[in-house]
Amino acid sequence: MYVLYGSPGTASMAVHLALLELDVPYEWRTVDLEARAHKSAEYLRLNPNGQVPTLIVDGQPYYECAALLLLLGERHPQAGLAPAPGAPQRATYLQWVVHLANTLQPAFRQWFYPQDFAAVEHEGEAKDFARARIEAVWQRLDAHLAAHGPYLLGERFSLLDLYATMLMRWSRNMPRPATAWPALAALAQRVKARPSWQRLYQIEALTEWA
Ligand SMILES: N[C@@H](CCC(=O)N[C@@H](CS)C(=O)NCC(=O)O)C(=O)O
Repeated sequence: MYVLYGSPGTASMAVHLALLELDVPYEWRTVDLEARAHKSAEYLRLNPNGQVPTLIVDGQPYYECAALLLLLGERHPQAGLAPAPGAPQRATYLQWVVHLANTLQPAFRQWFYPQDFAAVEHEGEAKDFARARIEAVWQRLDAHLAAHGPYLLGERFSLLDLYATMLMRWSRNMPRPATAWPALAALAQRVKARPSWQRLYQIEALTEWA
């Protein structure tokens, strides 16, 4: 039994979708970010970064969305949602998971939390830089999907597509959202059509970008 600490629509979303796709028993515990529950002493004992998600695995807390996705893929190989170590698509899978975690997700942190990256008078500039970095990744992913899609691993749906779609969702209110790129929009449509997406919206009571 897993326990996922998260908050609706945040970086816990891909892990939550993965648990639903894998159809494994888990408990969802909402962390109220507005009430700053993620900075409470109790939560910091689980995740000293004071961020969501945190996943309890065999009684131990682990964090970092991308690492949790890789871990879940490995722990449930029978689901076929991640190429196994040594399988032909493994390297491509690792490459994109790490690229999203290293490049796109930090750019989103800069977009949403510019105050952590720049003095108040330069926050606008920090957001402009973040936006340019985000759009450059959309351009690259869209080109990859146009050439090798419809999923990031070609014909094969994987946990990577959940991760990419969660990040695409975050761009919905940006001047140029990810869905402005046609191959990315098509990927989002496919992922949103999955039962896991519908279920997650019910559990997390999400409405936007349904
Ligand atoms: N690198 C972390 C980042 C997680 C993250 O940025 N979580 C955000 C929500 S999307 C959060 O907890 N924000 C509250 C805060 O940083 O105070 C991961 O991938 O798990």
